[in-house]
Amino acid sequence: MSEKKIMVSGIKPSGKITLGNYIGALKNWVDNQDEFENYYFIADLHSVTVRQEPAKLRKQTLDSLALYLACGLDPEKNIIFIQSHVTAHPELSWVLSNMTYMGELNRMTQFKDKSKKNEENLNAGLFTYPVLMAADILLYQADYVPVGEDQKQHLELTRDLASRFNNRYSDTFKVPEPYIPKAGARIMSLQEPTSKMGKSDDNENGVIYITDTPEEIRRKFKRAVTDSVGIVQYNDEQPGIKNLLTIYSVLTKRPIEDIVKDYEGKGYGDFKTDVGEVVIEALNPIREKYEALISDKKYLQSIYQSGAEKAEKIARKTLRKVYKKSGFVPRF
Ligand code: AQP
Repeated sequence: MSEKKIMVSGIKPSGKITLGNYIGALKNWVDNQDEFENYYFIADLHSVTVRQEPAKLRKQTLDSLALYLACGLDPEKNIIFIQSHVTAHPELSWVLSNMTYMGELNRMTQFKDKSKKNEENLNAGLFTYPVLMAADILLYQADYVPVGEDQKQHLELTRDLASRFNNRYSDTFKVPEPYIPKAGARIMSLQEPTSKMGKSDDNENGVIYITDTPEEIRRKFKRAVTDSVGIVQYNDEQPGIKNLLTIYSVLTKRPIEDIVKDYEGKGYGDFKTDVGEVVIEALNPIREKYEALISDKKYLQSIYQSGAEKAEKIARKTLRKVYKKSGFVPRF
């Protein structure tokens, strides 16, 4: 048995993976791959709370897998799989949903936000999403879950459900802790720097996709929204510049103060161009690897099949205990 702490996380294939996903998730996953025993999945079951076009979803799922690998996730060191391939996820989610109170789900701020955006498709999946997320985590007995601000409430519910089950029956689930990455940052839209850069954003000019070409990246940074102050400095009154400084600093590992010094007395033009070049330098090798991987469907298949097999083994073990304790008659 490995002595390493267990970490679980995933990204929804609800669009093309963004620079936000890279900086906020993938980059940290790669940095952590030797330290933890990792389960990284492509959250296709979560993505259908919002209506998806089937052919697009299939493509985005494989694209995500190719990008996980292109970013440097090693399938020998991490268990990488597609969520819908491990049916223990929705199975545990059902059991847990019978222990989750409507009031708890009603309080979820992400549900409130998402339902405003999805008034025409206010479905039950959108409401019970946090229960499936709890199942994703508890099946693998995770010690840690990397969480941004928007997921803190969901992890709290996961912890409550784990304790509730353990208290009602007997010790079954590990109660997971939030993991705050050493170098974490929330990346904002280049067009609306007060909102998060998201893969389902309508304004694509504000979003950098990992697969964007250098020309696209240059163009988007040139058009990035700034302000009329005209000084490169890091503060909340200049959210556009603040965001660009964050991106520059995370990707070059240089402190913000040093970067600010470099641009003393210079206008925004040079700065925006340089941030674009820093991003191109970081993403170009990834895009090239992605292009090679995405054309090798056989290889991708071998990765997701063996990933699902490994994940399934662990997940089934937990689910078997849950079913037994719940009073379900075992089939074998
Ligand atoms: N802008 C961001 N900055 C930092 N981290 C981010 N993450 C996402 N956007 C940023 C991190 O990526 C992981 C997976 O995110 P997700 O797939 O659950 O959701 P999303 O990419 O944030 O999805 P969208 O764009 O909001 O799309 P929809 O509308 O489909 O839900 C998480 O670790 C997240 O923190």
